Amino acid sequence: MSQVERTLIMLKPSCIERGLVGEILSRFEKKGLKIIQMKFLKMSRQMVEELYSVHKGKNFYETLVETLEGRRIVAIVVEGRKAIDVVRKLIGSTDPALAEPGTIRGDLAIEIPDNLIHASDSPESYKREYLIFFKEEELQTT
Ligand code: FUP
Repeated sequence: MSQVERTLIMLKPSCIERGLVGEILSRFEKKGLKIIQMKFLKMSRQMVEELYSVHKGKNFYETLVETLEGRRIVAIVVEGRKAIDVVRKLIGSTDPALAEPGTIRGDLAIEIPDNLIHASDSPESYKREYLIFFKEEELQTT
């Protein structure tokens, strides 16, 4: 098995409120991705700002922060071949109204910025993002 990598997935509060956590997890598992770690936690303002630092100052930034700050999310690390691209494909386009049917956003969401889910878009993003939610030792599997 080559090019095995990990990626960070965050299920936004609406996934928990709408009861979609199992449905979404099952799509990743059925694809063949392995769940390495997973936890529920409440996001502080600082965590939200760190996760979405590249969007600070944009017109949608405050609305985006409001959908997450002080609310419970599920943080997940999965592993598999080309996991970063595979997960982004399974999730679909950023705007759920434009996301293809068959993708998570395309099938289960319509709003933005509350588009159900976040996932790292590069190995560099993964390295920065997983540390917002997990300690290094929590991701050891041996
Ligand atoms: P994605 O990686 O698909 O989550 O997309 P982005 O990093 O571009 O967007 C981050 C968050 O900002 C998403 F939750 C959606 C929100 N967003 C908007 O609300 N409006 C925009 O025009 C772009 C992004």
